[in-house]
Amino acid sequence: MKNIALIAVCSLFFSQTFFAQTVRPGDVNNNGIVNEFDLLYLGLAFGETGTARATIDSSWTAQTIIENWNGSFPNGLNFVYADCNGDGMVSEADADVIEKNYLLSHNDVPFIPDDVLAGVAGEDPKIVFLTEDLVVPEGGSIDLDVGLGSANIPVDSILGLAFTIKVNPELFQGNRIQFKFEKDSWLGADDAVSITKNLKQNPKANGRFTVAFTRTDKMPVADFGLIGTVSFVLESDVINLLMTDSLQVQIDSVIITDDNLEPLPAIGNSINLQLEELIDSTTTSTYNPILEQIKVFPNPTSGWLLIKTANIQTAYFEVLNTLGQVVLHQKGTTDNFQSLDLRPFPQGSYWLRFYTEYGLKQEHIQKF
Ligand SMILES: [Ca+2]
Ligand SMILES: [Ca+2]
Repeated sequence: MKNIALIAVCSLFFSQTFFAQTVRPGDVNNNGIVNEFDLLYLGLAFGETGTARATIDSSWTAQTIIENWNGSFPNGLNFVYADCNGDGMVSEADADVIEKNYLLSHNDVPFIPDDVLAGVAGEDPKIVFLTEDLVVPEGGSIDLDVGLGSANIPVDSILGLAFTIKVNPELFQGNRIQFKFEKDSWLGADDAVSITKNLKQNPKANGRFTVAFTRTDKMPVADFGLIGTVSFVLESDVINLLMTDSLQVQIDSVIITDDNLEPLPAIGNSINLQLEELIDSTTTSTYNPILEQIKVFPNPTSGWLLIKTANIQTAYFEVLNTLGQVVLHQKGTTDNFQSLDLRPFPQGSYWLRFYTEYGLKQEHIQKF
């Protein structure tokens, strides 16, 4: 009787120690870390259903699996690991958990690094920058069109895609950097058949972020060309502050997977942009000291600006925002005093430019 009780206690202990399965929400491939590979896995399990966990919970703890589901990934891992939030189905909400728990790691299982295959130039599909205008103004916004593959080396089969974008973090404003997949492209980056994510962990500190895409219809495609656009806003005055007039945008760690989750080799790329200095009255060669006679007040202003032209003929005035966009264009008159109305524009910094008979004058304006 004693022995039977001991066996019962032992088997309970062993079943809890060795047979209780747990999942970390977001670690779909159960390798110890949440990253872009987990979204590629999720695409293959999308739409699958099975027994839900006891509670819907995506917090970063080991969550107990009630029972395995019917299907599994090509490597044998059960589809239940793709149910990040535990509601009994694999949906877009589970992709949101990957985004939420991005780069969290655990030791519930021995860590297995994810595979990235290095491509061979001239043989494997490559990231291509399709943008031709490579001169960008300080403080301006940048949109770089990005493609994958070429007519000579297209992509043979793709269900999932991920890559990492790197830009010197001192050059872009705040965390305003993103990759937008082109809707209705050959990849099918459309909400109906795919999930796309910008996976970020403070790009301003790291100068990098990762982009991931997966089709959810389990139908791989083959082609080449435009896939999307990387966009960010440049800091102003970077040329003086950083003593640089070029900006490199790099894309690497390119991962393509097919419908068997086989990684296919691919190649990254980089592009160098030429930074253009915004014309500044203190440095421009057209500057003439007589332009100092032009006065603007009040500055800062709540809306109205009065300009004393000192009888210097001004063809027109322009007001530019920090993106370098002209928000107001007004013809000059022969009057000694002229006014500009900034009331329709948001609070912030602006540049006021005077195109005069003596050249260009530029003045920094603050609106509150
Ligand atoms: Ca993982
Ligand atoms: Ca779910």
